[in-house]
Amino acid sequence: MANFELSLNGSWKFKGFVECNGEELGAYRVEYDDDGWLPAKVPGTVHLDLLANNVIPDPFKDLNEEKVQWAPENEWWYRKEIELSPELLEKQVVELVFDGLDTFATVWVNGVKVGEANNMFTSWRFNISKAVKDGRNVIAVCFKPYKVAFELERKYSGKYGSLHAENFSARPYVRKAQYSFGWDWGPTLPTAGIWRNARVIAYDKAKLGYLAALPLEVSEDKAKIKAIADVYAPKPYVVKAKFVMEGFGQRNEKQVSKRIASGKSCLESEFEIAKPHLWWPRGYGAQNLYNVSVELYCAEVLCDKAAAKCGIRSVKLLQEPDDEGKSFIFIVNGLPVFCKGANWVPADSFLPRVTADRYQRLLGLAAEANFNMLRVWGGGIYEDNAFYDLCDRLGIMVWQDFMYASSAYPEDDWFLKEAEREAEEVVRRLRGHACIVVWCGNNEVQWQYKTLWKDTPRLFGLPIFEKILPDVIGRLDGTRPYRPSSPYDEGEPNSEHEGSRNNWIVWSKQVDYPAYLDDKGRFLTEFGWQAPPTLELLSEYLDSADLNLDSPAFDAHEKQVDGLKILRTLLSLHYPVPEDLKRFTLYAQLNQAEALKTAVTHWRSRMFKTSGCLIWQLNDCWPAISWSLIDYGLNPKPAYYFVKRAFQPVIAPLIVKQGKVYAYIVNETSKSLELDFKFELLKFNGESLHAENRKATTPAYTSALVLNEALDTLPVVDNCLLTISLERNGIIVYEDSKTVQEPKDLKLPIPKIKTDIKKAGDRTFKISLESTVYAKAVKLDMGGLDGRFEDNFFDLIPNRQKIVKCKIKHNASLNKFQETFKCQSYPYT
Ligand code: BMA
Repeated sequence: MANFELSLNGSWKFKGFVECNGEELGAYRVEYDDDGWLPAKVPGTVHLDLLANNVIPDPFKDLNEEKVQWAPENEWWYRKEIELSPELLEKQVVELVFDGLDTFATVWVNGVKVGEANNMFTSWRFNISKAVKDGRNVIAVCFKPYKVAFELERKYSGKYGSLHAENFSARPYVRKAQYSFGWDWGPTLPTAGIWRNARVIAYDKAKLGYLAALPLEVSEDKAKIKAIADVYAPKPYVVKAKFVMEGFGQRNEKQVSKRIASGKSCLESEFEIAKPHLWWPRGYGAQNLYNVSVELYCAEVLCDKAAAKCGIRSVKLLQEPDDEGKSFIFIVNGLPVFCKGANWVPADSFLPRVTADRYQRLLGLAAEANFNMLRVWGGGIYEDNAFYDLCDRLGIMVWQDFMYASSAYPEDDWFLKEAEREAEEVVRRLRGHACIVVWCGNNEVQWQYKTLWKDTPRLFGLPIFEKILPDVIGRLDGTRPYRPSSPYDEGEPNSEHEGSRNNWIVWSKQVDYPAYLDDKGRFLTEFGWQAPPTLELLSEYLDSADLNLDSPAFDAHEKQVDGLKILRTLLSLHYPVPEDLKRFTLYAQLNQAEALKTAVTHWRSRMFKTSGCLIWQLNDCWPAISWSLIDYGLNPKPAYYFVKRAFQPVIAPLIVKQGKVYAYIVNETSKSLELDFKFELLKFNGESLHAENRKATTPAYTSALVLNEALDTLPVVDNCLLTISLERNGIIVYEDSKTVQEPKDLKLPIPKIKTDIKKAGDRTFKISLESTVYAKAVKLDMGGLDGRFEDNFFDLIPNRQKIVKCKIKHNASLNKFQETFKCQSYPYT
């Protein structure tokens, strides 16, 4: 293949111009003296380069965020010298390709301006054929973060008034990750730079772009697949493409010839696959993926090739009238699926730090916790391909927002055109991923307009969500549903009866979590509860003197207005509020865990009246006190384990509401289950006050009420425990326990937890734990070892053994493990 590619990743030089006058000073010219410029790294951002050069302190530490607010006020220049060979220059087309420029950028090659960029979310290709020369070439890129944003705001604010981006009013004018301007869980650190890969490419006749295979029709007997490859050419030309789709013992090949136009065109081919191996969401079947490839021939010479995966599945959103309003059920391959998961926010404020390994660890944790859906939230970014590849492999469905969040947006021609161009590229890049099951216009725009923006004549930006995005999706995809927003329904944007719903009454309106039990939402796209991260993480980022609730540095890591106040107030309803941060953190984390468990088990028990619950939020972009389940250091909070247990396919959680105790068996498996069901009331020393044993048959994918008793008909005493267990053929498949009183009112015995640890394989230990008295929220700790417990923060029911596996990263002897292992139960004194 005679195509050339030269990576521009790696070393560059950079400099900030306080006066924003780099162009006047000639910083784009070849002969400009950049000797004093500092070394930079691509992909990267200004802040990371400043940090690497010790110009700024770590913005995540202490009160440093404030100290780096000057950075986006500058103009930032990046320069790199490259050598280009004569062979490359003989090619018809030489292009400079950036997978991402953040955001307002001007690009020069050898002093010639070759292009401009104004959108962080798309790639940029600039033809540099005329600008390049044999030997040394100089590339210069200038970024103007705030300057252009404020100019746009000044220009248009007369027309639009406020666009209601309360945190940063110029934000809606910039097609840039909206969270970087500050959010209620993230710092204000607007970045700038060449944030994704960069390269020079050269070719003669034609070059391939994105390749995707879309399942047009799917049944058990056969599937019709359309493979589409984008192709670029400098002038009209007849090309031949050989498409191959293979997998599971079948190989299909198709050839197409086409006269392509100059610029971008696409090549298509259809396949019929007999008896397809379908792709299923996690927990519903296998994640079968076919291989698709294309070879591009120009005059019988192979000139480019590409490969992709294809998961064959159909997806529909069922919205049919029923006795509670209208259903909202994702139907995958004809089967209703209950969507369990959380909202995904960008995994760092400085995006180039988000490696494939970080994706792997976060998504691995989500998969292990029985998640089958993540919502890529609209204030972040369209994630890297590696993210969606992993979701395809893990069976994690993706609710994909377009990147508009919590404000109105301009409607000028240039903005709408940009919205369309962005959507086209995003859909072409991502449409081949089976994991994406819905496109969604934005985050909360219509809802906030209706409920909060009282002084607005109409909702600016609506054409994007009602016309541009559905048109692009109709044209380029058509294999999955589109929602204009989330939460949303035609009638009312945040209804309990139809559409998707966010419950922010609990927590943000300071309402306590039992209120979740009254929420009959049809599909919960957001609800959440905050907790601090681990103390270890906070100690890495805060001076030891600031490790207390009253320090301004601690407060600076909580971004919700009144967040700490809400944290304390809602904690005090259930737990003591200790002054020491160690116990405060643990209690607040348990409170979050119980809140989320209550929410999730309630909505799962309504399967499929409610058909999805996505927790706000899975992860963090910095070390924060936030709603996340997993902190910035990738440590799962106790809530992670509570949710993992609550998301198991078969559960029968105890629900206490208005003086009654309920339980539903939720059977989210393909088989009808015969289960032995045991409900007991115990004293903390194990003495049984009441016991019921029953058998229950629960059909596949149903939820059935199996317990409904008034507490005052049970022999409840102070300090007692409700327990439930489900057994199948003598094996416990689920158990749950709940005290009748609040944790703060309990008189707990001090348990002596008997532990027995065995080596269970390579870097794996098996720990069995037992206590003669009730032990609440037992916290397992492996000291300095690096690894993970499969379960943690669980209750020990008197005289009932619990076995937990632990996998460590580096080998350690049984002795070593036994020495470092510790366990302790609430109140952790
Ligand atoms: C919703 C989200 C986010 C926000 C979260 C917590 O509004 O869409 O914008 O961070 O709730 O307040």
